[in-house]
Amino acid sequence: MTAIEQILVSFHETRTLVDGKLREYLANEEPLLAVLQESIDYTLFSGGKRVRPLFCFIVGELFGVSPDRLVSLACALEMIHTASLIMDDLPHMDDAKIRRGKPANHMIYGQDVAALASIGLLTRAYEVVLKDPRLPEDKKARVVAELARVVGIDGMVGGQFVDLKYAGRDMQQDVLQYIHTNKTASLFVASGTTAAIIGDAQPREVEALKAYAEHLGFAFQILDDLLDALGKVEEVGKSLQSDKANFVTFHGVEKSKELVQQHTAKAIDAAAVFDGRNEKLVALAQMLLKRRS
Ligand code: GRG
Repeated sequence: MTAIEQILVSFHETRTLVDGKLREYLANEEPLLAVLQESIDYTLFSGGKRVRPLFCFIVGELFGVSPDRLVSLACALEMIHTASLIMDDLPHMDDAKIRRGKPANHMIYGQDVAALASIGLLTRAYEVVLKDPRLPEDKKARVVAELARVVGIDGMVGGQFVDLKYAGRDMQQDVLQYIHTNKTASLFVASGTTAAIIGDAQPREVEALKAYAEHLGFAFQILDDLLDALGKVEEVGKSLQSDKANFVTFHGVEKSKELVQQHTAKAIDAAAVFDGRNEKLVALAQMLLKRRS
């Protein structure tokens, strides 16, 4: 099997393991909460690629930690990601009406329920990590602190704020950089560094994973902007935002395509620290270059 074929199998296995566990973690018997539960399930199980859980498992494998032992962490990452998508689509944020080819959460359940679904997912993420008996007690605080940091003001919240308030056509490159370092790349970074904490990685290995994830996150976001600019709604599966300042409006299509290649190459370079066992990191970066949604 080629490395890319292996990654496809890993995507499939990740989805099976993570989706089963997500259902367990989010199960709720309270009839009064049925609509909230429906709203959460609606976005959590509507075809997300599960890239962050897969990256977390690949990093775990580098340090001999099996997916079974990391599954609560992988689910937490996906809950955070899903929470951010639901919130991002709200009218007072990106005001997106379509997500993954279907009406956005608030279009079905209303803004009030969508906001609560988002916060519910976010808080459950921390809860499942802290309560997991398979994760080492002495590492949970560091892992949860890292998750909280990347979600918060110095991470996704800050990135979203700057995006909402300063992403204009006349913005400087460092503002664009700030937005995507914090809004997108930070959760990729945390997906790697938290798994590395559990795996007792050496500081230089953590640094390499940070660099890999940051470049992967950038390539991922620039490709997202290219798909927005060039794709059709039906293919991309979400509201297209060609009116908004992003990598493509800033750099143009050709330069953006070059940047995707450059960041992917830099991610692969960073993975060289794991010489001899970096095959999956390399294949993941190459695989994500090919995505169309
Ligand atoms: C964490 C609740 C919370 C809020 C933080 C709203 C917000 C503040 C941040 C927005 C972050 C955001 C939505 C960034 C975009 C990242 C991105 C490229 C998402 C697409 O990821 P994919 O392609 O999605 O992995 P799928 O659909 O596959 O799950």
